[in-house]
Amino acid sequence: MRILSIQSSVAYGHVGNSAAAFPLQRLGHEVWPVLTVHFSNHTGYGQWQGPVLDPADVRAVLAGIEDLGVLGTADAVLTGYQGSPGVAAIVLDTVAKVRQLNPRAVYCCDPVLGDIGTGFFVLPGLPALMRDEVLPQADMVTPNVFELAYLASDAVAPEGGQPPLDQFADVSSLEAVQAAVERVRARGPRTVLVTSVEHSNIDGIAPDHIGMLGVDDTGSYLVTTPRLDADVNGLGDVTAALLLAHLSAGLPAAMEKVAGSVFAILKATVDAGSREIQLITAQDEIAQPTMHFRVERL
Ligand code: PXL
Repeated sequence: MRILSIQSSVAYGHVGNSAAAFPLQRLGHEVWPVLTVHFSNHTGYGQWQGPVLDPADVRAVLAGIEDLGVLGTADAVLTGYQGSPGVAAIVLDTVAKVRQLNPRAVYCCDPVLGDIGTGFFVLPGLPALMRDEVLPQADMVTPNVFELAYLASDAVAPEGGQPPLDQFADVSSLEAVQAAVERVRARGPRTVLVTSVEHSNIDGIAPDHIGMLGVDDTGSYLVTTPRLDADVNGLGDVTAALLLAHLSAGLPAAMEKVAGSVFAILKATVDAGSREIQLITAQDEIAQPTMHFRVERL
C-alpha cells in the first residue's frame, strides 16, 4: 500500500507519524508522512519545544504531492490527533481529493479526542467536528471507549466548552458497547475497532486483561490480551497503523496480528523500563508476531 499519513512528528521518541511510519514500512508499505507538528518529544513529558505547523504549510506540502500527479496513487489516508479545526478541514479536503482520484482509496481515522480519567484533550469544537464532519468520511475508525461513547452520542457542548459526559452513550455492557458501535457505523465507517474495552465495559473480560472489539459487515469480534501497566504514548497510533496495514486479510485476522504486535511492543517497553515504545527492538514482532491471541466471534 501507499499510505498518506497526516500526523504529528517528534524528533525524540515515538508518537504520531514517528510511531506509525516505521511499523508500516517494516510491513512493506510505502508511507508519505505529512507533519502537523514538529516537536522535540511527545507531550506526555509535560515539556516540549518546536512548532505546530501553520495549516497553510500543511496544505502546501499536500499541494506539492498533488502537483507531482501522485496523490491519486495513494491507497489510503491515515490520520490521528488533528490538533486544530484548520488541520481537520485540510484532512477532509485531502480525503475528498484522494477519493476523487482513486475511488478505492480508504480513509483510516483514529478519532483522537480524549480518554477515561483525563477527559477531552483537544480544543473545544474539535469533538463535534470529528463526530459530525470527519466520522462520516471515514472507512475505518479506532476509538477508545471514551471516544466511542461520545461518537455514538448526540452530546452537545456548551459554547466554548466540551460535550458533557452525562450525555454520552452507555458503554457498560457488551450489548451497550455493540449498540454504540452500530450508532457509529450508522454515521459512516463500516469498520470500527474499539481499542480499550475492559471488564467495566464487558463482563466476560478478566480484570487483568484488556480487549479490542472489532465490528465490520462480516460480524463482531473480540480479542483480549494480558494488561501490562506502563505509562506510554503512541501505542494508539501504532494500533491504527497496524489495523490499516493488515485489514486486507480480513478484520479477525487483522485483529490477531494487531493484538500480537501491540502486546509484544508493550512487553518490550516494560522490559526496557522505557518511557518510549520500543518499536525498533520489537520490529520482528511487528513483521511476524509470535504470540497468537484468539479472536472470538461474538
Ligand atoms: O499519540 C498521540 C500524540 C500525537 N501527537 C503528539 C503527542 C501525542 C501523544 O502524546 O504528544 C504531539
